[in-house]
Amino acid sequence: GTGKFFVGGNWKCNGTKDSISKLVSDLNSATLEPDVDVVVAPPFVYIDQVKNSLTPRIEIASQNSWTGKGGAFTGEISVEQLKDIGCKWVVLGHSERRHVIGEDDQFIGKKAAYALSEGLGVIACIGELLQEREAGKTFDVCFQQLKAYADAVPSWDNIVIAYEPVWAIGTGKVASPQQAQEVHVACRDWLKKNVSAEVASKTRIIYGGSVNGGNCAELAKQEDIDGFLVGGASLKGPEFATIVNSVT
Ligand code: G2H
Repeated sequence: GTGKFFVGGNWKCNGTKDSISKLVSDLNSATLEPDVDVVVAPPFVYIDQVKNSLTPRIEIASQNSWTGKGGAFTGEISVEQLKDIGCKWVVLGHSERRHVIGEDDQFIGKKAAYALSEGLGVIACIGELLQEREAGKTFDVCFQQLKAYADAVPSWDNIVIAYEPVWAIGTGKVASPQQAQEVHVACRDWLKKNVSAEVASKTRIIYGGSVNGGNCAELAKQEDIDGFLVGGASLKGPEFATIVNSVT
Protein backbone atom coordinates (compact mmCIF):
# COMPACT_ATOMS: atom_id res chain seq x y z
CA GLY A 1 0.00 0.00 0.00
CA THR A 2 0.81 3.71 -0.14
CA GLY A 3 0.45 5.65 3.10
CA LYS A 4 -0.72 4.51 6.46
CA PHE A 5 -3.46 1.85 6.30
CA PHE A 6 -6.91 3.42 6.72
CA VAL A 7 -10.05 1.60 7.83
CA GLY A 8 -13.42 3.29 8.08
CA GLY A 9 -16.59 1.82 9.51
CA ASN A 10 -19.65 3.20 7.76
CA TRP A 11 -22.56 2.43 10.05
CA LYS A 12 -25.06 3.82 7.52
CA CYS A 13 -28.62 4.26 8.86
CA ASN A 14 -28.31 1.58 11.55
CA GLY A 15 -28.39 1.41 15.30
CA THR A 16 -30.12 2.56 18.46
CA LYS A 17 -28.72 4.19 21.58
CA ASP A 18 -28.43 0.71 23.10
CA SER A 19 -26.86 -1.11 20.16
CA ILE A 20 -24.41 1.74 19.65
CA SER A 21 -23.42 1.74 23.28
CA LYS A 22 -22.61 -1.98 22.95
CA LEU A 23 -20.67 -1.43 19.71
CA VAL A 24 -18.66 1.40 21.28
CA SER A 25 -17.79 -0.72 24.27
CA ASP A 26 -16.66 -3.57 21.98
CA LEU A 27 -14.51 -1.14 20.01
CA ASN A 28 -13.06 0.33 23.19
CA SER A 29 -11.93 -3.08 24.36
CA ALA A 30 -10.62 -4.28 20.98
CA THR A 31 -6.90 -4.49 20.30
CA LEU A 32 -6.12 -2.41 17.23
CA GLU A 33 -2.84 -2.38 15.32
CA PRO A 34 -1.20 0.94 16.13
CA ASP A 35 -0.15 1.79 12.59
CA VAL A 36 -3.66 2.11 11.17
CA ASP A 37 -5.95 5.13 10.92
CA VAL A 38 -9.33 4.02 12.23
CA VAL A 39 -12.51 6.01 11.72
CA VAL A 40 -16.19 5.28 12.31
CA ALA A 41 -19.17 7.06 10.77
CA PRO A 42 -22.25 6.83 13.00
CA PRO A 43 -25.63 8.24 11.99
CA PHE A 44 -25.72 11.99 12.74
CA VAL A 45 -28.04 11.66 15.72
CA TYR A 46 -25.62 9.34 17.54
CA ILE A 47 -22.37 11.17 16.81
CA ASP A 48 -22.43 13.02 20.12
CA GLN A 49 -23.07 9.80 22.06
CA VAL A 50 -20.20 8.09 20.24
CA LYS A 51 -17.86 11.04 20.67
CA ASN A 52 -18.51 11.02 24.41
CA SER A 53 -17.92 7.30 24.88
CA LEU A 54 -15.53 6.06 22.18
CA THR A 55 -11.78 5.81 22.69
CA PRO A 56 -9.97 8.78 21.10
CA ARG A 57 -7.89 6.14 19.26
CA ILE A 58 -10.77 6.03 16.78
CA GLU A 59 -11.78 9.18 14.92
CA ILE A 60 -15.30 10.10 13.91
CA ALA A 61 -16.67 10.80 10.46
CA SER A 62 -20.11 11.95 9.43
CA GLN A 63 -21.91 10.28 6.55
CA ASN A 64 -22.72 13.54 4.76
CA SER A 65 -22.31 17.31 5.07
CA TRP A 66 -23.81 20.43 3.55
CA THR A 67 -22.18 22.34 0.67
CA GLY A 68 -21.54 25.54 2.61
CA LYS A 69 -22.19 27.45 5.81
CA GLY A 70 -25.31 26.59 7.78
CA GLY A 71 -28.47 28.67 7.62
CA ALA A 72 -31.88 28.19 6.05
CA PHE A 73 -31.29 24.64 4.76
CA THR A 74 -33.93 22.50 6.42
CA GLY A 75 -32.73 19.01 7.22
CA GLU A 76 -29.06 19.65 6.46
CA ILE A 77 -26.04 19.50 8.79
CA SER A 78 -23.17 21.95 8.36
CA VAL A 79 -19.47 21.20 8.44
CA GLU A 80 -19.14 23.73 11.27
CA GLN A 81 -21.65 21.74 13.34
CA LEU A 82 -19.85 18.49 12.58
CA LYS A 83 -16.56 19.97 13.75
CA ASP A 84 -18.29 21.36 16.83
CA ILE A 85 -19.31 17.85 17.91
CA GLY A 86 -15.90 16.37 17.19
CA CYS A 87 -15.96 15.00 13.63
CA LYS A 88 -12.65 14.88 11.79
CA TRP A 89 -13.90 13.31 8.56
CA VAL A 90 -16.88 13.13 6.24
CA VAL A 91 -17.89 10.37 3.82
CA LEU A 92 -18.99 11.92 0.52
CA GLY A 93 -20.19 10.55 -2.79
CA HIS A 94 -21.23 7.21 -1.36
CA SER A 95 -23.16 5.15 -3.91
CA GLU A 96 -26.26 5.18 -1.75
CA ARG A 97 -26.26 8.98 -1.89
CA ARG A 98 -25.53 8.98 -5.62
CA HIS A 99 -27.98 6.28 -6.66
CA VAL A 100 -30.67 6.21 -3.98
CA ILE A 101 -30.76 9.90 -3.05
CA GLY A 102 -29.71 11.23 -6.47
CA GLU A 103 -26.63 13.33 -5.69
CA ASP A 104 -24.58 14.21 -8.76
CA ASP A 105 -20.85 14.72 -9.28
CA GLN A 106 -21.02 18.49 -9.12
CA PHE A 107 -22.99 18.57 -5.87
CA ILE A 108 -20.61 16.06 -4.31
CA GLY A 109 -17.60 18.06 -5.49
CA LYS A 110 -19.00 21.18 -3.89
CA LYS A 111 -19.46 19.37 -0.58
CA ALA A 112 -15.92 17.99 -0.75
CA ALA A 113 -14.41 21.40 -1.44
CA TYR A 114 -16.29 23.03 1.41
CA ALA A 115 -15.50 20.28 3.93
CA LEU A 116 -11.80 20.44 3.04
CA SER A 117 -11.77 24.24 3.24
CA GLU A 118 -13.02 23.93 6.82
CA GLY A 119 -10.45 21.30 7.75
CA LEU A 120 -12.44 18.08 7.60
CA GLY A 121 -10.88 15.07 5.91
CA VAL A 122 -12.93 13.68 3.04
CA ILE A 123 -13.51 10.02 2.31
CA ALA A 124 -14.35 10.47 -1.37
CA CYS A 125 -16.29 7.51 -2.74
CA ILE A 126 -16.39 6.40 -6.35
CA GLY A 127 -17.53 3.25 -8.10
CA GLU A 128 -19.35 1.73 -11.03
CA LEU A 129 -22.76 0.07 -11.29
CA LEU A 130 -23.03 -3.55 -12.41
CA GLN A 131 -24.32 -2.57 -15.86
CA GLU A 132 -21.42 -0.14 -16.25
CA ARG A 133 -18.93 -2.88 -15.40
CA GLU A 134 -20.62 -5.26 -17.81
CA ALA A 135 -20.48 -2.60 -20.53
CA GLY A 136 -16.72 -2.24 -19.99
CA LYS A 137 -17.11 1.26 -18.55
CA THR A 138 -15.63 0.72 -15.09
CA PHE A 139 -12.57 2.90 -15.63
CA ASP A 140 -14.54 5.62 -17.47
CA VAL A 141 -17.02 5.92 -14.64
CA CYS A 142 -14.37 5.97 -11.93
CA PHE A 143 -12.27 8.51 -13.81
CA GLN A 144 -15.27 10.78 -14.38
CA GLN A 145 -16.08 10.68 -10.67
CA LEU A 146 -12.43 11.35 -9.80
CA LYS A 147 -12.38 14.26 -12.23
CA ALA A 148 -15.40 15.81 -10.52
CA TYR A 149 -13.48 15.79 -7.22
CA ALA A 150 -10.30 17.02 -8.90
CA ASP A 151 -12.13 19.89 -10.56
CA ALA A 152 -13.67 20.96 -7.25
CA VAL A 153 -10.91 20.58 -4.65
CA PRO A 154 -7.89 22.82 -4.17
CA SER A 155 -5.74 20.09 -2.63
CA TRP A 156 -5.68 16.31 -2.16
CA ASP A 157 -3.83 16.46 1.16
CA ASN A 158 -6.80 15.48 3.25
CA ILE A 159 -8.63 13.11 0.90
CA VAL A 160 -8.88 9.34 1.04
CA ILE A 161 -10.44 7.78 -2.06
CA ALA A 162 -12.83 4.89 -1.47
CA TYR A 163 -13.37 2.64 -4.47
CA GLU A 164 -16.69 0.89 -3.94
CA PRO A 165 -18.07 -1.05 -6.89
CA VAL A 166 -21.82 -0.67 -6.49
CA TRP A 167 -22.49 -4.32 -7.30
CA ALA A 168 -20.37 -5.31 -4.30
CA ILE A 169 -22.07 -3.06 -1.76
CA GLY A 170 -24.14 -4.86 0.83
CA THR A 171 -24.53 -7.79 -1.54
CA GLY A 172 -22.00 -10.21 -0.09
CA LYS A 173 -20.35 -10.24 -3.56
CA VAL A 174 -16.94 -8.82 -2.76
CA ALA A 175 -14.67 -7.78 -5.62
CA SER A 176 -11.82 -10.23 -6.06
CA PRO A 177 -8.45 -8.91 -4.91
CA GLN A 178 -7.45 -8.74 -8.61
CA GLN A 179 -10.59 -6.84 -9.62
CA ALA A 180 -10.07 -4.32 -6.84
CA GLN A 181 -6.33 -3.95 -7.44
CA GLU A 182 -6.91 -3.35 -11.15
CA VAL A 183 -9.19 -0.39 -10.47
CA HIS A 184 -7.02 0.98 -7.66
CA VAL A 185 -3.95 1.02 -9.86
CA ALA A 186 -5.93 2.62 -12.70
CA CYS A 187 -7.14 5.36 -10.34
CA ARG A 188 -3.61 5.95 -9.10
CA ASP A 189 -2.51 6.24 -12.68
CA TRP A 190 -5.31 8.69 -13.39
CA LEU A 191 -4.16 10.85 -10.47
CA LYS A 192 -0.60 10.73 -11.78
CA LYS A 193 -1.63 11.91 -15.23
CA ASN A 194 -4.29 14.40 -14.20
CA VAL A 195 -3.21 15.72 -10.79
CA SER A 196 0.42 14.97 -9.98
CA ALA A 197 2.85 12.15 -9.35
CA GLU A 198 3.09 13.23 -5.73
CA VAL A 199 -0.67 13.09 -5.15
CA ALA A 200 -0.82 9.74 -6.94
CA SER A 201 1.79 8.24 -4.67
CA LYS A 202 0.53 9.80 -1.42
CA THR A 203 -3.24 9.45 -1.72
CA ARG A 204 -4.68 6.42 -0.04
CA ILE A 205 -7.14 4.41 -2.08
CA ILE A 206 -9.27 2.14 0.07
CA TYR A 207 -11.69 -0.57 -1.04
CA GLY A 208 -15.33 -0.91 0.01
CA GLY A 209 -18.05 -3.42 -0.78
CA SER A 210 -18.81 -6.50 1.31
CA VAL A 211 -15.47 -6.46 3.11
CA ASN A 212 -15.55 -8.82 6.09
CA GLY A 213 -13.32 -10.62 8.55
CA GLY A 214 -12.87 -13.48 6.11
CA ASN A 215 -11.93 -11.67 2.90
CA CYS A 216 -9.97 -8.67 4.21
CA ALA A 217 -6.56 -10.34 4.46
CA GLU A 218 -6.31 -11.26 0.76
CA LEU A 219 -7.52 -7.81 -0.30
CA ALA A 220 -5.10 -6.08 2.07
CA LYS A 221 -2.17 -7.82 0.39
CA GLN A 222 -2.79 -6.01 -2.89
CA GLU A 223 -0.22 -3.37 -3.59
CA ASP A 224 -2.62 -0.48 -4.23
CA ILE A 225 -5.22 -1.27 -1.56
CA ASP A 226 -4.49 1.09 1.33
CA GLY A 227 -7.36 0.09 3.57
CA PHE A 228 -11.10 -0.42 3.62
CA LEU A 229 -14.46 1.24 3.98
CA VAL A 230 -16.63 -1.28 5.76
CA GLY A 231 -20.41 -1.26 6.08
CA GLY A 232 -22.19 -4.32 7.46
CA ALA A 233 -19.14 -5.84 9.13
CA SER A 234 -18.36 -2.56 10.93
CA LEU A 235 -21.46 -3.07 13.08
CA LYS A 236 -19.69 -5.93 14.86
CA GLY A 237 -16.79 -4.71 17.00
CA PRO A 238 -14.60 -7.85 16.96
CA GLU A 239 -15.00 -8.35 13.19
CA PHE A 240 -14.23 -4.69 12.53
CA ALA A 241 -11.07 -5.08 14.65
CA THR A 242 -10.07 -8.09 12.54
CA ILE A 243 -10.38 -5.92 9.43
CA VAL A 244 -8.35 -3.10 10.99
CA ASN A 245 -5.68 -5.62 11.94
CA SER A 246 -5.44 -7.05 8.40
CA VAL A 247 -2.83 -4.36 7.65
CA THR A 248 0.22 -5.93 6.02
C1 G2H B 1 -20.04 -0.17 0.92
C2 G2H B 1 -19.73 -0.65 2.28
C3 G2H B 1 -19.41 0.50 3.20
P1 G2H B 1 -20.83 -3.00 2.87
O1 G2H B 1 -21.13 0.73 0.96
O2 G2H B 1 -19.30 1.78 2.66
O3 G2H B 1 -20.82 -1.38 2.78
O4 G2H B 1 -19.52 -3.35 3.51
O5 G2H B 1 -22.01 -3.34 3.73
O6 G2H B 1 -20.92 -3.53 1.48
